[in-house]
Amino acid sequence: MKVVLYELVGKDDHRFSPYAWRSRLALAHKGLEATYEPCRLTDKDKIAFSQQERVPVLKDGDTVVPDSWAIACYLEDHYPDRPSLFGGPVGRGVARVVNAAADTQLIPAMARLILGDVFATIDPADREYFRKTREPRFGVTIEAIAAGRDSQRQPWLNALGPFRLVLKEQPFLSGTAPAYADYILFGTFQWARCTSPYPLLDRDDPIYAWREKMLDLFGGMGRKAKGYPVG
Ligand SMILES: N[C@@H](CCC(=O)N[C@@H](CS)C(=O)NCC(=O)O)C(=O)O
Repeated sequence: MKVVLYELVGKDDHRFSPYAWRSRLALAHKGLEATYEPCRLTDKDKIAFSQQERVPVLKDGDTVVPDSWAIACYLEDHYPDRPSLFGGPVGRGVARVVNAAADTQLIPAMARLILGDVFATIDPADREYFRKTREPRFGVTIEAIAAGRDSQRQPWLNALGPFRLVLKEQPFLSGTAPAYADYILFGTFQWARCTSPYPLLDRDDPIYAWREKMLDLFGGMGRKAKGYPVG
């Protein structure tokens, strides 16, 4: 039986959740076929079976796993004979640092560049909910964030500093081949690619070249996603 991933959907079938992208790449890395079940932010009834209110949620037979990090750990532990996402317990521990950095530093910094475009991409039925839940997080309106985004590009580039230093020296965050740490960072970029034409990276940035390689993985699944050519 195929695995099912419940994931966020916007208007015109844009699948843009950075967390769901982590899980999509993790499934592909494990060579698992999946079906993708679209959920709007306000479709809470669709994921009520998971006893929480966020996507992604993985359903594998009778097993239900919410949260992208828990999903990666489940796939690693439940499918040990398939290619490893972490390369062992030490790698799992270090990937968790990347996960925390993406959640607490990169996603908030990127939001200050693309939130207006995300708002335009979400399903119209979710707009009121999105405004009501997101504006208090930033303490300003979505329109004010959009109007000030150019001033936030340098802080975003600075937040990428540790990743840039590593990618100057080695092809992937995980070393010579991509693994879950790369999928975490790449998922963040897919959030932008699927919602926003805003140029996030300069062409000579080592992260730009890395992102190109990531876009080509697994038959170009990232590149084929509905969105905007990368800037
Ligand atoms: N820590 C979770 C975060 C998941 C998350 O925040 N998902 C967003 C969509 S990108 C969500 O479902 N939000 C629900 C809401 O805002 O009501 C993970 O890594 O999966």
